[in-house]
Formats: sequence, C-alpha cells, structure tokens
Amino acid sequence: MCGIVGYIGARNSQEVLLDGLSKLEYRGYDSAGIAVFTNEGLQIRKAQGRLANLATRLEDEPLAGGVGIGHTRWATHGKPSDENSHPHTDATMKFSVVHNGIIENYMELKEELMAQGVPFISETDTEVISHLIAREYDGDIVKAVQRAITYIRGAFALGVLTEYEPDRLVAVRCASPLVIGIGEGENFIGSDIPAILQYTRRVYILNDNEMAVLTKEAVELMTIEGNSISREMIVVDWDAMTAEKGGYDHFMLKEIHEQPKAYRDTMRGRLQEGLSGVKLTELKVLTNERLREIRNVHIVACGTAYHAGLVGRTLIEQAIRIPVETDVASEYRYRNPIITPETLVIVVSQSGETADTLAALREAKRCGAAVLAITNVVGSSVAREADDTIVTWAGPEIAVASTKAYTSQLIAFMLLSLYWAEQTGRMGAAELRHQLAAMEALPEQVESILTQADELKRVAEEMAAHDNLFFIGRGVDYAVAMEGSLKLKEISYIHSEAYAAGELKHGTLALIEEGIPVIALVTQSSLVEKMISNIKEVKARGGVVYAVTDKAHAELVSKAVDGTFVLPTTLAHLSPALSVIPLQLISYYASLARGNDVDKPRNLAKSVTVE
Ligand code: HGA
Repeated sequence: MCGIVGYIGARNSQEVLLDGLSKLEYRGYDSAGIAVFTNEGLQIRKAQGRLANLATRLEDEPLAGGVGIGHTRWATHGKPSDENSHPHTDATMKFSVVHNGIIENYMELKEELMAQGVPFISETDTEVISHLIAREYDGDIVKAVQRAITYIRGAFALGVLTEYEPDRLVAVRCASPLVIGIGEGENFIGSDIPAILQYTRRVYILNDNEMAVLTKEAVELMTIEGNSISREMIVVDWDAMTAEKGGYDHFMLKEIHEQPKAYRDTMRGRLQEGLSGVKLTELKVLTNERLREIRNVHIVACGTAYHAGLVGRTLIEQAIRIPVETDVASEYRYRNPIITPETLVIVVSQSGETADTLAALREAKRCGAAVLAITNVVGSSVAREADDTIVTWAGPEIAVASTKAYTSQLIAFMLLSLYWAEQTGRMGAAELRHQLAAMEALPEQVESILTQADELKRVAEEMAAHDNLFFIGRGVDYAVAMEGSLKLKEISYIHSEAYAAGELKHGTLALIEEGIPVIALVTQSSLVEKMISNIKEVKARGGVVYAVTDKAHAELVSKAVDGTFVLPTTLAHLSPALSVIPLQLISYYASLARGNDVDKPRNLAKSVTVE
C-alpha cells in the first residue's frame, strides 16, 4: 500500500514527515525515507526496515528545512532495500518523487529511458517517474509532471519536489488515495487523513486524475490536464484512533471493505488488453516449457491460506486436468510426500514467513520440484526461496483474522490457472475472454455484497447466542465453508465445524438438534439439488438453516431454508471470491456481539514463525 506524506511551511519538515509516516506505518514498513530542501539543496535520507531505523539515521544526520516529502514502503516492485526505498530521484538529483501504487508499463518506459542514456539505480517501477519528470522539465514543474504522467499507466499517488522550484510541492492522484491538509501558512499531503490529523483537520480529498500544487500560503487544485477545479473543504471530526482505521471500528472491517481494491490491484497489469489473456511476467523459472513438463501439483499452506489452496486445487484441476493435492504445511513433510522434478509445489503464505510453509518449500526444493510462492510480501522468506513468486497486492493486513489476503490469494490462483491453460493451449481465446470478463466483474460484485452488511449483522447477532454452529457445502462451497468456519472460530470463539454436505449423515448429523444453526453454501448449479436434500436432512432434525446462495438459485433454495443471503451470479469456480464475503461479515459481527477483541483474538498471532 505504501504511505506518502508531504509538508510545506515554516516548521522543521523532518519532524512533520516522521510524525506523518508513523501514522502511515501500518501501510508498509519495508523501508522509509524523506527528501527535504536544505541549505545544501535537496537532500535525501533512507533506511531499510521500520521507521525507527530512519529516525535513528536522522538523529545522526538531521535534515533542516521547511519543505519535504516522505514515504513508508510496502514493496511491490523490487525487494526491500536502501536503493529501492523512496524518495527516488533523477540522474541529476534535482527532482524527487514519492509514489504509492504500481506503474504497469514501467518496463517499457525503463527500456526507452535507458536507450536514451538514463541510468537507473533501483529495481522499482517508481524510478521511471522521476526520470520522466526530469526529461519533461522546461522551467515549470507542474507542466513537467502533467506531461510525464501521460506516459504512465497504472495506479499512482505522487508527491514531487524539484530543487529548481523550492517553494512548490506537487501532488497527483490517479487510482491511489491522497488528501491535502490545509494549515495557516503551511500545507500538507498524506495518503490518508491520520497522517496529517495532528496538524490540521481541514482537508481536501483529491479524486482520481486530479492534482494539487501546494505553496506555504495556498493550494491550487486542478485536473491532471491542468483545468482548475474547486472543491469543498472537509473538516474532520474523527479522533486519531478512528482515523487510523479509515473511519471503521476495526482493522478487520476496514480490510473486509478493502477487498474490491485488493482484487483490482492483484489483477492490475496482469490482464492483457481486450481480455485476450493473462500476463504473469514474474514467472521466470516456470517457463511454458517447464509448465508443460509438470505432471502434478502440491499446494501447501496453513490456516486460511490452506483454504485458499483448496479452491486453488479446483481451479487448476479444472483448467489443466492434472492431479492437484492440497496439504496442510505442518503435515506435508512428515507424510513423506511423493515429490518429483515433475511436481509443481505451490506454497501460499500471506506473510511469506510462515515457518511450516517455509519448511515445506525447502523440502520440495530438496526433492527437485519447481516451487512457486503466492505471498503478500515482496522479499519475504518464501518469496526469496521459491523459484518464482506471484505477489498478491492486497496491501498490509493488520487484523489477525485474514480477509483480503485470502481473497487475493483466490485471485492469484484464478490468474495462474488461466495463464497456465492459455500457455499450454488448453483454453481458446473465446473461453478465456469469458472467464476474464467474469473475473473483472468480481470487485463490483463484492461492493454490492458489502452494501448488505446490516442484514448479515442481524444474522450474526442471532448466531452469537449459540455455542455450536455448522457450515455445509459441496465442491468449492465446501472449501469456502471451511474458511467461514475458521473465521468464526478465530474471532467469535463459537465452536463451529465445516462439513462436506454429503458427509453429514456419516456421523455429524448426530449433533444436529432443535435450534442448531447451520450455514449452507449453495452456489454450484450441478450440486444444488444434492445440497437441498442435505439441507432437508438437517431441517428434519430441527436445524435452523441460513443459506448463502446466488441469484440463479435463490428461488429454489429459499423454499428449503429459514433465511437466505443472495449473492450476485458469477461462474461456478469463481464463486468463492463472493461467497466468503458474507461469512467474513457474519464472523465479524458475531465477534462484536460477544464483546471480543476482533483484531487481536486470544491465543493467536498474525504471522506464525514457529513450527
Ligand atoms: N511500486 C512501488 C510503490 C509500492 C506501493 O505503493 N505499495 O503499495 C514500489 O514497489 O516501491
């Protein structure tokens, strides 16, 4: 996600920037850096790791000056390192840029600039922006920025300074958030309101494709084409804690609501124009040739990531028609799995540091398998040790109960399976376009589900009164049922079990008695009749069934159950990306109803780095 901050005024900007970055550190802490106009010109300090490292560096080598920009990084392009830290500069060091987002066409721009003799020092996508601005500069920084951004595609919020015009700070927003803070004789920019809240409560929220030019005394707002705009100033009345959570009561709720963005970001730059295919340029070892050699796949992960792997199994088996097994990482090594050089082992870990997953990865490599990582953290241990990595661009996840990281893992599996099918000639252009169009529609469909949170709150409050609860489903619905059950257990502490609906009668049905709540997932056309039979079995024993189904099946299903939540319709194998959302919200509200600490459930930790 990265956080950016900027200041122009009479204070010592170093302090304002450090303070702002401390509020933004939740957005990433791979590295941090600031650029400040000093008596010796534009000076930069950077430090890898947490903000405290930068603060220590600045104690030894402070920067004095009233104009500056700062950045806290969550790497997307290029590992966490000093060179890849922001602010980035051009070759003359006269221009400085902080960036939040992804430049999709940076490779071609980099090649073009290098052919023009421009030297690059980092692996980031961001660096092209500073070189482009320098190239376009002819005495007016605003015009140079406007011209430079016509060359770039992707998502970006920028803060830009140039030594040639030390009394101006330029800010741009194109699909990454940015706010402008208005002070007395001073002005601010920030990725979000908490970054500047200590100094001002008066803000302008920039919309996409808008920019701002800040001086000490004034802020000018305009479109990126340079047309002047007027905007109502907002006076923020949040307290600082609420502001950090973006106005939500908990990080988990904020992260649930960030899922449409996480889906879009994870797909960003990976769908070919006209939906003609999938681009996974990050796959270097897994060439088409290597993919053709693969005879079987092992997906290995823990907890929620394991549940994403269960969906991944279906996606790959359907698209490629080779056997896929999904294993819990802590079991994998000890069952002496049959791993050959023709096996692809896919390890999935939000943090990329999960000890059991890392151990499984090493075992797979020892046996000569190709190893692909799916992780949310660039430069993490699994990303470094795997042959190739697909990074999910969900942004840092703070709540212990994973939501947006899980669903972004689903998106990564969808992209991988379609890419693989396309590269090995298993899927024709028309089918591919059909599937990609359905994927592209998912973020908006999630948005429509999120508007119905009140209904789920009501259901959750009823369920919170019970001590036992069951989830049932078939096919990918069963995999989602397992995730729904885990989420509920993690944060509400209600005992729940997920069952393959056809398996209930082989034992668990004995636990169904009058009033026991059962959540049934029913989204698969080919299984809907079987599911209704299983629901009837539960109802006959007194169970109270709440169904999560989709528009196509709602009429039929609603007749068999006590309550129904209706999802928008998507392709059968994409449905987990929608059906899990109401389950996340039910868990959240059940936890709230029970008075639990939603973001920090008892006995658990965010990243499990022990076996
Ligand atoms: N792509 C840039 C900025 C990262 C970012 O915004 N993350 O959310 C980088 O990798 O440095």
